[in-house]
Amino acid sequence: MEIKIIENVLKLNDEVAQQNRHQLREAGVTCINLIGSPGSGKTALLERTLEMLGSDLAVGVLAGDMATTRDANRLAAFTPHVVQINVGKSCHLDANQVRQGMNSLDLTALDLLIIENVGNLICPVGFDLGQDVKVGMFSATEGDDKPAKHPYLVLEAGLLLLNKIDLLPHVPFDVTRFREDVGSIREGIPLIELSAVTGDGLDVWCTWLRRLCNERPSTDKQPCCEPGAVL
Ligand SMILES: Nc1nc2c(ncn2[C@@H]2O[C@H](COP(=O)(O)OP(=O)(O)O)[C@@H](O)[C@H]2O)c(=O)[nH]1
Ligand SMILES: [Mg+2]
Ligand SMILES: [Zn+2]
Repeated sequence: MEIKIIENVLKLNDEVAQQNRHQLREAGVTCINLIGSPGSGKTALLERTLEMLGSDLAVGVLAGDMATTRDANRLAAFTPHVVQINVGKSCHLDANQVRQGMNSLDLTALDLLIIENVGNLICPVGFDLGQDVKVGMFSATEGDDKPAKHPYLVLEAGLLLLNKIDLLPHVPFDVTRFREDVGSIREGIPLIELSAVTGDGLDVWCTWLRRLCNERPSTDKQPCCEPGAVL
């Protein structure tokens, strides 16, 4: 009985997510769901990304967090298209919250919508929001075992990021082991190693974003971003 209730919740979420996807594609907006731990550097990466993309792409951000508008305030310095979604005690964004956030944005003005999910490597993976691609972010300060411990994110993501590579000389993090674990869970998944502080790797990330927007599928049936297809 309990299993049935959980199934229904996810089914309802998936229906709304599909509506979001359809609406975004109708408006010509590519959408990314950025998933990573608290403090992995999601907002820092978005600040640098918005700065680097400049007028190349019109980017909107939905920033999910438990409380405060701090991330949205940081990002508002770079784009007028920012909405903060406070989820209270919930530990992930759901499709309905994203729908409400989308209603506060002028989608016709956007090329790309990036959803900064609530900092968490677990349940955000299971909630479709209507994105074209899930991007999984790990960072050098979290330990190299995180992909192995969170294989579902690796399995579902179209791209993985390893942030804070500027700190690699200072922390015990075995990059070879990290790459091997990623490859053994999902051979061929693209991985970009970068630093939101020094800017290393950001050109590769921005090129990936531009290409994703150019290759955006035109209907909600077409798959987007197969493993290894974009780098
Ligand atoms: N050294 C270093 N620090 C970073 C990097 N990216 C983010 N940070 C720092 O990590 C902390 C958390 O970053 P934030 O963007 O708020 O993480 P979020 O919770 O994932 O959005 C902040 O103090 C950032 O300045 C990076 O590439 N290198
Ligand atoms: Mg943040
Ligand atoms: Zn959750």
